[in-house]
Amino acid sequence: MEIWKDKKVTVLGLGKSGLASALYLKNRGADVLVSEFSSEDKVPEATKEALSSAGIPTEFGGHSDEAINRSELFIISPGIPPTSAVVKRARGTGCEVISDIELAYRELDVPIIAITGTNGKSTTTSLVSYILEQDGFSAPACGNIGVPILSLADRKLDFLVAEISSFQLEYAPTFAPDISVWLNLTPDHLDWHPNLDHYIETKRKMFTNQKISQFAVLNHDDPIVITSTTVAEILPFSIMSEMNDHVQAVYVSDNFICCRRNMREYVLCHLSELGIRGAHNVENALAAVGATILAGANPETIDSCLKSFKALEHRLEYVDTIDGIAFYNDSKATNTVSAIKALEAFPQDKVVLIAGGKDKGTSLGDLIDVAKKRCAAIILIGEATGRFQAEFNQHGIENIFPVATLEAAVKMGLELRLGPVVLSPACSSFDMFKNYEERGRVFKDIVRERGKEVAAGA
Ligand code: UMA
Ligand code: ADP
Repeated sequence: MEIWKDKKVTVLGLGKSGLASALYLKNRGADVLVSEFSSEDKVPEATKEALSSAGIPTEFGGHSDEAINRSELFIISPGIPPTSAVVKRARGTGCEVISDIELAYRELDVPIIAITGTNGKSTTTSLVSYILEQDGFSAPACGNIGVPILSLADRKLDFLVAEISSFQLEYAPTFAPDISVWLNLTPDHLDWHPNLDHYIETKRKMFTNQKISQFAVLNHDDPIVITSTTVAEILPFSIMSEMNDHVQAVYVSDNFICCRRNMREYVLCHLSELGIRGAHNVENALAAVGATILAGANPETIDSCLKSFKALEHRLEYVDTIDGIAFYNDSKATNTVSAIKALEAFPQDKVVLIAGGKDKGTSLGDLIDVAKKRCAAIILIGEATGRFQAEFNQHGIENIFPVATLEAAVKMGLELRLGPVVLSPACSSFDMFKNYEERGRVFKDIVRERGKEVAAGA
């Protein structure tokens, strides 16, 4: 543990991770100042109360010179991009600027299982935590999934199962988890990272930092993931190949999930019994098998958990069937790749896709190719409507229905009667909602309300 007594630390940003970091450091004797860009009225009362009862001074409405110049170390919130003025000022002092996961890695004496990738992080993180906890370990899910890693610092744990974003990794120069999982890499977050290479290199760093005694669970089917450099022991997984030339691997054989390791072969759950839907979730399950086998979980527990684990809220979550039309909430699909996976998870039906929101500016090419085959119609909402409609039309997709609200989108889906209606926006939500959770809950409320009206004959 570092000696914190009277060390001057400035915490930049007062979201969940900033609060947890400030409390952690203050409890260990550091001289903490929290500096938040937003005005005081934008910050929840509970957060302000927690800081004031811990005696932590806080400035609101900007980052003062005093906050920057006093500091010997900066703990930065992952939402603040490296291009922002405050990061340049903090880095300009020559002091370290690190995220909460870097701090947790340096401080906590608990093995970390870290899960990253463009898509599937939360599902895989939850599944890994679920398997380990069912097997008797204390292994909570934390990190980008919404539980700041340092909020668990005072608990006695066997593992920290941490969802890790590229935002956190940007400020994690030495972070080297005991078991690292990399699911996939496709263009995303180009509104935060300066370019795609920067996004890729940021993810790669977690693996290049790893040590020889550690493990990396890597998606063998993803060319960017599998070419990453690491000295850790690699356990690859593949949905496409049984990888017979690898002494150890997680793979699918005869529709069973299998794992080969330490001269043994485990035949686990049949794909038809997997509790989560779609080929993308098979990949997530393979990765979770790899991580939990390495963590020492019992294969029988892994097998039963693969069957009993259910989709998380907002991930291809079934909502209701109204008048024969099923509605699914996939609000967490905030990029084109995840929306494609949602369409591919309905091999029997053409779906009515509700897409749009805040445009992330990535290419629509692959989504258009899949939508041509899998969509009976596309309903568009939000700021992205213009570009999406123009590009879809340009490539011969005609059945497009722009609407102003999510209510109108649900109504339209019901009127069209062309297939299951799937909200899988391929965009973030911030143009119309606080976050993807609010978008998903509003969607579910509208669908359920409409269901009641239809049942009542309205
Ligand atoms: N701020 C400043 N100065 C600036 C810019 C912002 O002070 O120049 C302030 C903002 O006003 C805000 C705070 O900094 O109050 C930003 O906090 P934050 O957005 O980092 O929020 P936290 O509540 O700390 O949440 C973070 C993660 N947020 C982001 O990465 C954007 C959460 O992931 C994570 O769950 C949480 O830590 C706990 O670990 C969210 C997310 O959207 C869910 N992640 C991205 C994603 O999944 O796509 C990566
Ligand atoms: P993340 O935390 O990385 O955003 P989630 O597990 O929350 O990932 O899933 C978000 C969405 O991404 C899902 O609704 C699904 O459409 C898609 N998705 C999930 N897993 C994968 C995967 N392995 N590959 C591609 N897309 C996926």
